[in-house]
Amino acid sequence: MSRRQPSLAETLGEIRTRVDSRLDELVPRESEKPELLHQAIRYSLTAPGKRVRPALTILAATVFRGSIDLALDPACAVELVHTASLILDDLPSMDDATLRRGRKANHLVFGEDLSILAAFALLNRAFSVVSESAHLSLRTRSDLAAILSRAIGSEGVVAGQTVDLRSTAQTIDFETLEYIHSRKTGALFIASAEMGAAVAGLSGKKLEPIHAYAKNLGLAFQILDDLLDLEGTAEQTGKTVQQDVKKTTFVSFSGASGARSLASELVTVAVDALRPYGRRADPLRELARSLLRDGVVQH
Ligand code: GRG
Repeated sequence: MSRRQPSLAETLGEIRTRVDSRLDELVPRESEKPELLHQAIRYSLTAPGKRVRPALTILAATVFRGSIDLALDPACAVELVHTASLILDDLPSMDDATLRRGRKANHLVFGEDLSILAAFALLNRAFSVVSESAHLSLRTRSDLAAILSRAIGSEGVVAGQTVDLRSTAQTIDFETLEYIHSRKTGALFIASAEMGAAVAGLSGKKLEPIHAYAKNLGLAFQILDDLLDLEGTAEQTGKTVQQDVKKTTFVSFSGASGARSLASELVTVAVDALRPYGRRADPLRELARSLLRDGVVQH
């Protein structure tokens, strides 16, 4: 008798449980010295994030016949980086936000000094997790570290954040808006997906379709995030809303319904980009459609 294929929701539930429990193992206990630093790290890392990026890594690995076991540590590395970026993003010198993942922003609890140090520690841990993934070949580990470090560096996430901060309260054109978000949000989506595919042995040209998928999905995700910032409540989103009123966003550019249409078009482009992989990439297609359908609210 053939076994029923698990639904996407069931798969995402399993991924989330595995990621949460592995993250718990990967960072020092709160009782380890310096206690306050480890409390600050765990405070943000164990808060209820959606774990979209690690899900992308694991789904990308499994559709190419990699296993969850192989992809788990790289997926956690992506989440460690993402959490570091959220802590930094909320600082008074950046977005000055007060609520994140349903909790007071890290710096409001631990102080800016410890928040910055916690973010640095999370970033470093991400790279040690990748380099210590004993079940992956040395070649794969080095490919993963290269993908991740390039994505977050001065031409990736940090570039997007820089241009975003310096564009606040200024008029920017659509090209600049796309520049910001394809890096600030898109670059880590691309790295998450490519790392999963790399775990399963894909490299070079074979990564191009998944790169295009993740790039378009990342932009769609950002647009949905912009819509939620405007239309959602702090309770729904778990974070400070109306943060973007001084910024040009996809919503201020195209209006709410134009932004929604753009997100939908981008998801279509993302899904179509996977054509060369055939039906086996269906879970990635489903993930894209589910993000569009259910939005990016906390679950
Ligand atoms: C340390 C990588 C690094 C960067 C420093 C601060 C900074 C430069 C960049 C900020 C990048 C950033 C926070 C972009 C926003 C991306 C975004 C849409 C975040 C919300 O993601 P969700 O909805 O959040 O997946 P959860 O909490 O569910 O994980």
